[in-house]
Amino acid sequence: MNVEKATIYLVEMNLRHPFRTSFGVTQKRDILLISLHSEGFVGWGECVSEQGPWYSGETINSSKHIISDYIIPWLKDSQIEDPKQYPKMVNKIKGNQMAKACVEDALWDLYGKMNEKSLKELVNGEKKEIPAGISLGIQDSPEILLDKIKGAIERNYKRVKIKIEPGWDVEIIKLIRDFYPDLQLMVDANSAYRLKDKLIFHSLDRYDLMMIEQPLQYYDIIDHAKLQKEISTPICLDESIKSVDDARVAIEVDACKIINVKPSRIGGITETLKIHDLAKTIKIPLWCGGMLETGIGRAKNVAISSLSTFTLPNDISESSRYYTNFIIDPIFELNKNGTLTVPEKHGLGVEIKEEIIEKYKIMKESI
Ligand code: OSB
Ligand code: MG
Repeated sequence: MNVEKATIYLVEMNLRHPFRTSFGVTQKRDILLISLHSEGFVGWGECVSEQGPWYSGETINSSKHIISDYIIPWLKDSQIEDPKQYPKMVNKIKGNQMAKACVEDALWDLYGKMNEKSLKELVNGEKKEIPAGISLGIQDSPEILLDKIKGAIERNYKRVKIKIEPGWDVEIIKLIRDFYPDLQLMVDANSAYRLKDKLIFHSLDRYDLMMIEQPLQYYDIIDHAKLQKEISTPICLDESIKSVDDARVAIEVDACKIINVKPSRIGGITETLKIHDLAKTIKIPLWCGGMLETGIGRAKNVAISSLSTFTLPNDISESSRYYTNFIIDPIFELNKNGTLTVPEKHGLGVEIKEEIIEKYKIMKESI
């Protein structure tokens, strides 16, 4: 694949509602996109970096710097025939998984289009439909949250994830359970606690949660293992897992029983396939997390969730959950049974609406 041109866009997308987690509020989403041109084909990637370094150390600006000052110049001089060769090329760059993943995604899309294969086919995905879950941010009142949960149940979402933080945890979960004793329910703390807060998690054990996602700091692998020993609810790690090696270590020390895989957090699709292989060997359940992606990142996540080891409902909602403007066609709509259909067309399997990208762009640079 000889990449002849690379274009970076920064697109300003308004969120339908602010999304609040324990680390902050997202009001609007500026999104870095990349397109790679080769032999008349165009591949697209979406970078999930956010405005500030709160979820991870990366930001939109740091990712743009890594992509335009290192990755693209290297790509220009490289002979990449298959996207699986790309991680070796960027291996010298420490960290910056989201920047690396964005370009790798575009290479997979390009490769799929050039070889007339969907991303699902390229990764040997098995499912035609994937179970959709919904992630509900911290709300202004319990009533508003209950109302959102009601809406999610009516739409047949397969499970509901509630963001928690100190002061918005045990009582809120008790309230939800009073109303919905059988709901498939889980919580995500985004590292809002330390091991000294373990009594909170002992209390949550009563509420039959599917899992507790990332209760402690991202580097607290040993403390997660200590916590997991004491509680019966499975711990799921998100922020802590930045590579297949992190996954192997976390599992070896029993720091978690489930992994939320965000392909962009671990540096790309090739690394995701390694976690998939690991999960096959050690039989640990996976699911695909989200970062409020627009259509490009969403299409990638849907294809990845079709892998056989992704057995739990994913944080992949319908496109209209977050946005009113769409850069892909068709958009992802929820099937009646709470699933999303995996695209079968070449590459990402969705058409990119460049006129919408042009309309909402606040920056465009071709290299
Ligand atoms: O921790 O999973 C998370 C969104 C932004 C940053 C981190 C997280 C999230 C979500 C939303 O939970 C998932 C989605 O619907 O895209
Ligand atoms: Mg999370």
